[in-house]
Amino acid sequence: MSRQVYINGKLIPAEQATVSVFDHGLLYGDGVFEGLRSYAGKVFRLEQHVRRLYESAQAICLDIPLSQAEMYQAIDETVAANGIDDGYIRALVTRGAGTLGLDPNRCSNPQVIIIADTIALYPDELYEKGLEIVTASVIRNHPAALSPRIKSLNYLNNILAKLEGLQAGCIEALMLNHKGEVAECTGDNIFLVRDGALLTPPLDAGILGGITREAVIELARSVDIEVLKVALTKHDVYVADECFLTGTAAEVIPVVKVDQRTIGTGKPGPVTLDLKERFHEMARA
Ligand code: PXG
Repeated sequence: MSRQVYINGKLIPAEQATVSVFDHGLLYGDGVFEGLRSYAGKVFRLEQHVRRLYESAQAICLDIPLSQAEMYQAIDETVAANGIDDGYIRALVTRGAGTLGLDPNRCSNPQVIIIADTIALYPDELYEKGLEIVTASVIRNHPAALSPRIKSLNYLNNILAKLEGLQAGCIEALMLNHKGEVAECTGDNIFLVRDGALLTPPLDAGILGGITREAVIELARSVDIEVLKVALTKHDVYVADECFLTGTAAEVIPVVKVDQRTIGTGKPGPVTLDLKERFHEMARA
């Protein structure tokens, strides 16, 4: 069966799913997106992802020509049409085709696209041994330039940081904010464990409000682990007992080395492993 892609209300074969070269999503990165996952055919936290998509759109004055309920249905239908059980879903809305000029008011027909695919997971070994990451020199977007809470089609900021990570042999890189505080990684949020409590940067550190981050905070609090959303420095990371990342693709993944410093024992710690397991169960419940 050929892959079916949703575009503007229709499911069509992937090879026929195209957008205009005049679409401002392509010309300017003018649009928003979400990355979601399905487990056994059910989309994890669909309502939260759709809400974030509409909030991203609202922040850039982009009207999505579907209600949120219609968007749930479109995403579910696309997953079902492709026979995807455990999969990765990309939902995006572009500004639509316009003229060769920035003016979004000259664009018409925002394109609503949904792609459902199988997921390429990180190798198991990384979950068992933990990741090594480095701090990128590229900082996260200044919130007054482009709010990191908007999941926009312009990911160059994170891509440049990811390149720095890859050049250092790391698949993720830590990004600081304009104040020099820890923000997040290029596609994951960060958590530390210190004296039994969980620490993570607050939204006003200039981060994406991760849906996995929220789920992990709920899980931790449900087992009486204290969670503090506080400004963190690189020093806090270096001296943490444990460190892990959260994201739709990664779920919960331990970090054991940051900028050549061994974190804690150098092995994934007990709090990380427990939350990783609890998240795994929650997602597949
Ligand atoms: N920070 C940033 C900058 C992200 O892009 C997260 C944190 C984690 O958020 P969620 O809601 O996923 O827990 C993200 C999410 C990909 C991919 O294809 C990237 C993300 C999500 C899904 C897929 O690289 N980033």
